[in-house]
Amino acid sequence: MVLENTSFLDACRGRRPARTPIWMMRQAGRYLPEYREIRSKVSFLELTKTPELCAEVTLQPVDRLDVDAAILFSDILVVFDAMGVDVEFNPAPEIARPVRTAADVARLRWGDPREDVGYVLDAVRACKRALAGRVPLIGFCGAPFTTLSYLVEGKGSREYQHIKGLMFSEPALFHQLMASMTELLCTYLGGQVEAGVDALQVFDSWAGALAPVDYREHVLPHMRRLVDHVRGLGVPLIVFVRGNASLLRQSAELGADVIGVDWTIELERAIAEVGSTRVVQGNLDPQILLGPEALIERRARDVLDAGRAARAHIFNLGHGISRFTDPGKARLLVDVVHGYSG
Ligand code: 1CP
Repeated sequence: MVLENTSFLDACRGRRPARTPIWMMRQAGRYLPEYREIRSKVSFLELTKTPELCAEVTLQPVDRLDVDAAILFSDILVVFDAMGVDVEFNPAPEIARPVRTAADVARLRWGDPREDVGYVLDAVRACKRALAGRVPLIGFCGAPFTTLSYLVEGKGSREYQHIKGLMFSEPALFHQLMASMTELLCTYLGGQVEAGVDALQVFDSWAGALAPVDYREHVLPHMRRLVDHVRGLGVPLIVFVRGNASLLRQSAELGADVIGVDWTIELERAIAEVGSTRVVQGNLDPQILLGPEALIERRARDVLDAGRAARAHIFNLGHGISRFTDPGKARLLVDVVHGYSG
């Protein structure tokens, strides 16, 4: 199907569209009353397993905010269904039996996400039908380190003692698990592309907890394998590492099409780090949307001005939109970005 709005994909490919494209991480979710309305009737997991509802929720921010891309409504942790690991969302994710011992590792199943998480691929097809070519659809997964961390920690963590303990004390086992996870995620992303997504984003939300030397030694080789695999799939890839701007240069080395930038670094400095021939995505602090309109406009323009130094720039928040955001302010941000002419 021919897309009506290609500004996001053009920017991914390094061309500067007439106006800077914008979408927001976690744009489909709890800050929207129409999302909460659906969630009052179905649980989060039921929602992710009902393709028609996923499509409805995926389109909510497209309709309300006029963003230039849709992101599939799902979660990075549903892929555990391919591994025989149960996860509950209350609403933060929690795994009843985290993987800590050799016996836990032996129990893991390395299934085929195209079959075991087939409902996500059905959701992709439902989203593509519902979008009818209005804007591109972004598919996603968690990066191997972030996904493995959830498996080992069992839930969000402050200190990452279990995953780092494994990494430092049993590096061979850590690498074996990372390699298996990477293959599973490669298959999963391939399935999403076959089902119709137009671009992919890999979320490494937890890699920011690592020292640069450990990212290089323990994570980068696996990310390289993932990025090389996606390069063969024919859709652009965004790699987003959160919480440690000193990892930007390494994440740029991977050669993904777009480098996600969180809000902890000035965008001009981030561009200087990765080089002005690269495409960047980011990086307004999501909590700015809790502030007054004049501040939102001013800070958005600062980010837009900084983005001009890059080969191309996709406007985004530096992390997911807060559930406390007024949707009217999110819409204001989109209008400011679209109306900007520098
Ligand atoms: O009650 C509810 O409705 C559940 C809240 C919720 C939502 C709306 C969760 C549980 N996940 C989601 C959707 C989601 N998660 C999307 C949908 C598409 C969109 O962006 O609009 C995406 C891309 C994710 C990705 C995701 N899930 C990440 C990576 C991005 C990030 O925020 O860093 C992570 C870390 C998760 C885990 C997760 N799932 C849900 C929550 C509340 C969390 C975060 C918990 C934690 O930080 O430990």
